[in-house]
Amino acid sequence: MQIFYADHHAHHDCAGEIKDGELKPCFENPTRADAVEKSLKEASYSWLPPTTDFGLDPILAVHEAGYITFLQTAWAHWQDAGRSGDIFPLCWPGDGMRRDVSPENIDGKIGLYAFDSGTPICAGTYDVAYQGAQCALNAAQALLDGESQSFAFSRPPGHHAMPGQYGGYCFMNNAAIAAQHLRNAGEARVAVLDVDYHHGNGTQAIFYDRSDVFVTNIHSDPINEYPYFMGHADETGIGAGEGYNLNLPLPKGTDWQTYEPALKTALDRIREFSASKLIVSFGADTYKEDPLGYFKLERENFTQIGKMIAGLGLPTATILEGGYAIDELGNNVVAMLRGLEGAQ
Ligand code: SP5
Ligand code: ZN
Repeated sequence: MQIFYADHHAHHDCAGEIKDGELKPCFENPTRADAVEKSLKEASYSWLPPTTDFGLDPILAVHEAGYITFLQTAWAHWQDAGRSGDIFPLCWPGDGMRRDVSPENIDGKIGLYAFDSGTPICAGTYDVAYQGAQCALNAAQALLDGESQSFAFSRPPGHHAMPGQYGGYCFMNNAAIAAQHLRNAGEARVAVLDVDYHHGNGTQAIFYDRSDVFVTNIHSDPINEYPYFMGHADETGIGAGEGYNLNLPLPKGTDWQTYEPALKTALDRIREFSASKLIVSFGADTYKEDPLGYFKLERENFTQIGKMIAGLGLPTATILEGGYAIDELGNNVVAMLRGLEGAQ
């Protein structure tokens, strides 16, 4: 198991997020990765920094150039406007309004490139998101170099990031960037399995019209959970991508008894697809004590998930997404890695 981690992540540390109508401390904060680091160390795992810098090209392979330029410059524009707090959007192009204009005003720019108000940006956000994407790329490259398992515990997470918009604590879609890197390296069929509590709307959107990357999600039913506007069972792909997207929404309260059959279904479809490499978006926010999630998975279920995934026998790069029960996050990650390594 080759593991990648950039301790630089602590520079993405915003003051608060809007939740339930109030500014609350950020759930997605540096203590998450610190907790994973501590538990991995205790379990005698070691890791590498993202030694190879793959540059912006693999990021621009899944994200719009104007969006990445926005991420690079947003903080400077915000400061030029005399703002001192974190960046939050105030105004979006609503239905019927124009998306084909490029506002010069910073608030207009933010509205164009954000899809929620729960994802603050601070001074270090771009650099940290960039390093996170490099961790994912190194994890993908490790598979090309012959590793059977790799893991990136980068933050911020990535699976909500759309081609041209950020949201859900995500700015660069690490899993999609990794999957596309494998495609560009000549892997004909790549599968993405997303087992975060929330639907990975960004990953779905990026590959929705393609048959070369199969995307499957097991998540809390968006009829009643973030991100609400994507992740429903009738979204099966479009055009050449028809049949290459599988959503398995599950009800709040889902425990292992309900989760396991859905995972079996997703894994069967990955087998049918004959992928040569697998990317796993792993969120530990399916854990019973997660403050944002309403599933009821136990720690040992993460080992079972890992083992079932390993049963595919595919070279697999696992990328950390959510998980906000921070005291348990490290142990839950270790449980998952043990399963991926085929522990009993
Ligand atoms: C990567 C990831 O897990 N992103 C999650 C983004 C969720 N943002 C919405 C948070 C809304 C919180 N409302 C739930 C109330 C729980 N008591
Ligand atoms: Zn999540």
